[in-house]
Amino acid sequence: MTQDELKKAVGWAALDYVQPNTIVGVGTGTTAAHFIDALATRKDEIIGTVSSSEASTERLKSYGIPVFDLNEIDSLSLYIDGADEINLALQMIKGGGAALTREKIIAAVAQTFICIADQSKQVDCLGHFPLPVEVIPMAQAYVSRELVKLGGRPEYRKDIVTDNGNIILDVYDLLIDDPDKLEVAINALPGVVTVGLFAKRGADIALIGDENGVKKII
Ligand code: ABF
Repeated sequence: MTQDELKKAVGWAALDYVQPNTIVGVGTGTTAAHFIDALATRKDEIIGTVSSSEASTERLKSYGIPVFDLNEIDSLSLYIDGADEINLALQMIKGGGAALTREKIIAAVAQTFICIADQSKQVDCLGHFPLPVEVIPMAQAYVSRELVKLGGRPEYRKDIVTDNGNIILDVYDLLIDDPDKLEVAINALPGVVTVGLFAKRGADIALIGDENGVKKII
């Protein structure tokens, strides 16, 4: 199966977790896009969604699926989203799609976060994928210097402005042997909006697509 076929399989498998008469949290990326396509087949059963990006909002609205502002709801039972990397503890690197801030906010609100990913995203140790960090533009140089002190090699992501008007630094060469510790350290840097390390709040369930089908990891 191609990578996109694996992404489609997990995107549709996540539909089994959607409860009627609920609002569903929806992530960003090509795997999440498959989930949106699947969710559209059940749109009359749900109240609507909250979305982690303008891109996902556009796709949801193209199906006529209501999209609510997160401030309109006081709880969220389910969030479905992809990842760039996920380890066996269900900690993730996210942000390849530049939506990490809204993704992390919705993940914090959700009772259950289900990560949907093809097998290529599963790693033993996070960090092969460059770690995205959303930064206030004026802090780019300062945060870059501090990321070097932490052992990384930050690169400015050209031609990208996030939905929140910020920039992204992609940090290469980090050895992430303590994801929680690194998440706290980078979060503490003035000017950092969000680090794409979902360690303290990882996924609750992962649906991983491989040639044998979709495996559920808890
Ligand atoms: C999103 O899913 C991003 O955090 C991450 O970059 C992306 C993975 O992309 P894809 O599903 O397209 O492989 O949540």
